[in-house]
Amino acid sequence: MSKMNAETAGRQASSLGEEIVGRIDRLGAISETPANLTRIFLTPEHRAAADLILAWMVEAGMGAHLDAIGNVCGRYEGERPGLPCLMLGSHYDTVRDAGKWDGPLGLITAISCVADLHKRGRRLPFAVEVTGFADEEGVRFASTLLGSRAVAGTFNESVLGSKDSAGISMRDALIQFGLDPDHIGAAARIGSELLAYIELHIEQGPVLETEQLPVGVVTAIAGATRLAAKLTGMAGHAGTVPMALRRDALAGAAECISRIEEVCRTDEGGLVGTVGYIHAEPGATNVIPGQVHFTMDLRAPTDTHRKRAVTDIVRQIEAIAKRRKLALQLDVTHENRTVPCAPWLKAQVAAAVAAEGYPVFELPSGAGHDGMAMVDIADVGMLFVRCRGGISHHPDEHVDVADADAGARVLLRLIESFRPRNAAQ
Ligand code: HGY
Ligand code: MN
Ligand code: MN
Repeated sequence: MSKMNAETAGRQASSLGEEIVGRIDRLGAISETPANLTRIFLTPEHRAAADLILAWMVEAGMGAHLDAIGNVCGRYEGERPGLPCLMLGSHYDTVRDAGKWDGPLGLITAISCVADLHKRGRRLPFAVEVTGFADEEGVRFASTLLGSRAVAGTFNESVLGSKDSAGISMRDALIQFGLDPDHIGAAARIGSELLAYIELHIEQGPVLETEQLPVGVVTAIAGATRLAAKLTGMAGHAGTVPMALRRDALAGAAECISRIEEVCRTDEGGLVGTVGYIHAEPGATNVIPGQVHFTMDLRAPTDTHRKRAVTDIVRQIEAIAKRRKLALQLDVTHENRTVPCAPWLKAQVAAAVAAEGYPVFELPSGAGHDGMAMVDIADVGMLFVRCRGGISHHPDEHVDVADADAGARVLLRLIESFRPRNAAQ
C-alpha cells in the first residue's frame, strides 16, 4: 500500500475520535493556571482531574477508585468476575506549560474503548483495567514514575522525604492530599493479576509524521539517567572582585552545560542530553552567584552507551569544578533502564494495526513511559499515535481527530482480539 493512501486506509472512521478529543479538551482545562497547562502530582488540579476521570470510568461501565498514591483505577469485568486483566493506561500528570495529549490520550482512549465494549454488552475472557498514573513526569519531586512504581510494588519509600521547590516533603504532600504515606504499598498489584500492560501514547517525535502514518508499533522504551548538580563558589560584589579571583558558580555551570551539549552533539551513538532546570543564588544582578543548582537528563538507545556517556560527562564536570575551585555535589536522582516491548505483544499490536488497514511500522521510544515501571510485573506493549510536527512537552502539542480515531480503533481491535501469552503460542 502506498504511503499516501495509508492516510485514508482503515475502517470507516468511528465516533471514538470525536469523543476522545472532547475529553482531552475537558481534561486539558484542569490546570494550575489558566494561561498554560500544568497539572502536578498531589495538587488540587490532580484531585479535580482524578474526579473527572473516575466519573468517565464509571460511565464506561467500570468499577473505579483512587488508589493509595493517587492513581485512578478502573476495572471492567470479563465473562465472570475476578479474572486476570489486560491492563491499559497512561499518566494524567503533565510537565509545566505542557501539551494536553501527553498521557491523557492513552488514558482517555482506553476508557473510550471500554465504554464501547460496555455499550455493546461485550464481555471478554479476561477483565480490562484502565490505570491513570498520578506522577509519570516527576516534575514536583525529582524521581519519576511514582504512580506506576507503586502499582508495580517497586515504590522506593526513601523518596517520601524528598522536597518540592516550596520545601514540602512528598510525605506531607500525600497527607495534605488525603492519602497515607505509610499505606502506599496498598497500591501494589501482583503479576498474576495482569496478563499484560499495553499503553497507547503520542509519539512525541516526528517519525510517524515523516512516514505519513497515523500509528506505529513501539519496539522499546529508551532508558534515562537524571542527575542533580550543585556548584558552590563564593558570592561577591559584582564591581569589586577581579575576574581572576572569582569563584563564580553560574559561570562554572555555564561551562558545564556547554560541555554537556558538546559531548552529546558530537556523539555518534544517538546520545541526547538536556539541562532543563537551573537556579542561581542569591540571584541579584550585582552579586557574583555563589551557588547554582542544575539538572541533567541523559538518554541513549542502549543502556551501555548511556552509562558510558554519564561517566564521561561526570568526569568532565568534576574537572571543570576543580579548575574553578567550585565545590561540586552531584546526585543521580533517577535511573531507568531501557525496556524492550515484549515480542508476543508487539505481534498483537502489529496485527491490530494491519487489521485496521494501516501499514505496520515499528519504532523505538526516545521518551520514557510508565511501562518502564510496569515491566516489573507484566510484559509491556505500546502503540504510538502521530502528533503534529512531533511536538511535545509544549502547548502546541496536537493530535488530529482522525489520528485519535485511528489509535482508538486499533486499540479496541487489539483488546477484543487479545490473547494471553500462553494462549498466543
Ligand atoms: O521524560 C520523558 O521521557 C517522559 O515524558 N516523562
Ligand atoms: Mn511527558
Ligand atoms: Mn508521557
